[in-house]
Amino acid sequence: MIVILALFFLRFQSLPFQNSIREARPKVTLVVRTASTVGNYDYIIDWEFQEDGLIRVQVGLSGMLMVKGTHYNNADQIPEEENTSGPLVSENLIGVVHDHFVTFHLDMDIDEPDNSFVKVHLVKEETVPGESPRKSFLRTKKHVVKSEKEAQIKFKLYDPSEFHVVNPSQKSKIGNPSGYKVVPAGTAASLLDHNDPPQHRSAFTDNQIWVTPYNRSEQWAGGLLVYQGKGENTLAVWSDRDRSIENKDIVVWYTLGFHHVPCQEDYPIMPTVSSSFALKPANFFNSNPILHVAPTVQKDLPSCSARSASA
Ligand SMILES: *[C@@H]1O[C@H](CO)[C@@H](O)[C@H](O)[C@H]1NC(C)=O
Ligand SMILES: *[C@@H]1O[C@H](CO)[C@@H](O)[C@H](O)[C@H]1NC(C)=O
Ligand SMILES: [Cu+2]
Repeated sequence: MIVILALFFLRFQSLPFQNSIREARPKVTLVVRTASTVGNYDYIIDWEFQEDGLIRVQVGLSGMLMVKGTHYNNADQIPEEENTSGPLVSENLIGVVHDHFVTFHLDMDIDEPDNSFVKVHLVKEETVPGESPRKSFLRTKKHVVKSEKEAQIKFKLYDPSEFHVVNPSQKSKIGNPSGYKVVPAGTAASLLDHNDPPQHRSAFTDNQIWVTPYNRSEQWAGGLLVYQGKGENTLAVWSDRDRSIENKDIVVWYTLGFHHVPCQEDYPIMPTVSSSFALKPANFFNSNPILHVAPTVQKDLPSCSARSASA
């Protein structure tokens, strides 16, 4: 009942303004797609460039599930304490629990190469007792990160920060440094022991964000020769040098991960699972850049239809 009343209220409110809506813009996005086959999976990576300045990176995974044989052919037969390494997904087949990680090397140059990485920490402040019926409010504390170790970032839902890359010498007309922020979305952290050999090599999954000074020899988060490596040349080793990253040509590393607990639908070929993150302008434009985009007219938009596709 409350919902219906609220809808009615919004509808009523919008009536007097109806005549002032003159135009709308269709959303136009440039998508740059790569599809790579790595082992038993296909990774579809889309870079979506939007007219509002947002760059969204979408990662989709599909492929042939990693399975191993078992003598069980029904879930009821498996004792609870048995370490099967995954659920039964078909008769005599266990879908092994595993992870996928995709680490992005983002060589950020906001207006010029020299940039700083800023943590915008959201903090709860408490009101003075008796001063207000309100107990708490939010504010932000900005911290310009000085060196690499401070930029080894693990996400925390209850102690959040935004992660901005700014050009301290390029200010907007009202004095904010020009910037873009990294906007995380669904991701995962490695749960393996740090001293596990695979985790030595994939130590770049120890954090979700890292920032390093640009170095041409530090391009591959797992090192150049991953399979032959023992983890001596990974992002974690470089970052532990704790070099200065303030007002420098910096690289932001973002790791997008998936824990994969297989189910029956993933076998024999799994439907695509996706996740994403975004790079969003933060004081890079003086106002919403969409307002400067010319209205699109129908003839500028060759759109697909069943007829044109078959012609
Ligand atoms: C499963 O693994 C745990 C930990 O290693 C071990 O204590 C337990 O005995 C194992 N269970 C079976 C049935 O092998
Ligand atoms: C650049 O990277 C290589 C490989 O990690 C390293 O040996 C070298 O010291 C780095 N240079 C600087 C200036 O950090
Ligand atoms: Cu998987």
